[in-house]
Amino acid sequence: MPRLHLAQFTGPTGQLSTETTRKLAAELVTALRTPPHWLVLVTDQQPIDLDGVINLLAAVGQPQAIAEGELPRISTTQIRVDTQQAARHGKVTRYSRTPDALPLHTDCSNKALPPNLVAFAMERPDPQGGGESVMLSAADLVHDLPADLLSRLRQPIFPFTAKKRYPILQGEGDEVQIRYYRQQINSALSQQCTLSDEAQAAIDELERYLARSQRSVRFAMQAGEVVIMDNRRVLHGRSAMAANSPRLMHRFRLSVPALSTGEA
Ligand SMILES: O=C(O)CCC(=O)C(=O)O
Ligand SMILES: [Fe+2]
Repeated sequence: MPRLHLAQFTGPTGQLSTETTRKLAAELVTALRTPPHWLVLVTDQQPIDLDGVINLLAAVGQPQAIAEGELPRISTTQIRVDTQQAARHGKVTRYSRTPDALPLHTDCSNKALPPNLVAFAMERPDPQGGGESVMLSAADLVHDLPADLLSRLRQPIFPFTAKKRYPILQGEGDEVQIRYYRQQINSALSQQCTLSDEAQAAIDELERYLARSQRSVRFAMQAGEVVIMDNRRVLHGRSAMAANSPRLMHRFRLSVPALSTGEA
């Protein structure tokens, strides 16, 4: 599993100066542009310094920002079991607040351009070992898929909103990008749009490959760790946890121009 230790960048005080923040941000961009396009940042902080994480992600998003004080927009959300939020109908994001497993997916798969950087900072892991993280890069997945399925997944026939259809796969080789969330497609289908037989068959076949992929990586995040991924090149998910699990994560999303080169 690709790991980066914050301590290698901080001085003895454990503080990140503006200069070292920039250096670490550049390392992160380089790592995220390289297969498998995700990594775990180990902070050793107890509790994790969320402002520090946001500051670092801002530097990844916009290297000039910390100097100019103009921070890129970063969406920040707590991920914990929340029965009230989980019961809200309509929104696919409510699944995050259940104790259920989340199948491999792209965040914001209904957006024209999903944010390319998604990060989860673990504040409090599940003491019973539930809620393990699962990652699968699109490049690894594509290795397993037969050519006829690949070409069907590249067609813009998959509804992610009632009005918009997108391809699931885009780009070639290591540049391959993915957009997929079965629940998002189900949600679109519940709003009066249809799925062709061809698209349905392609999704069913993709699901079978996802379910048995030997290439996905599953691991338990420790307190103080941050998993950072290119959300357009990596699918992520998690295992189930107990209904009363105290697990607490913080989710961050932003668009990082430096990750999007080679994109149309
Ligand atoms: O709980 C997790 O580990 C992941 C949650 C997730 O994928 C999400 O909220 O988008
Ligand atoms: Fe997600």
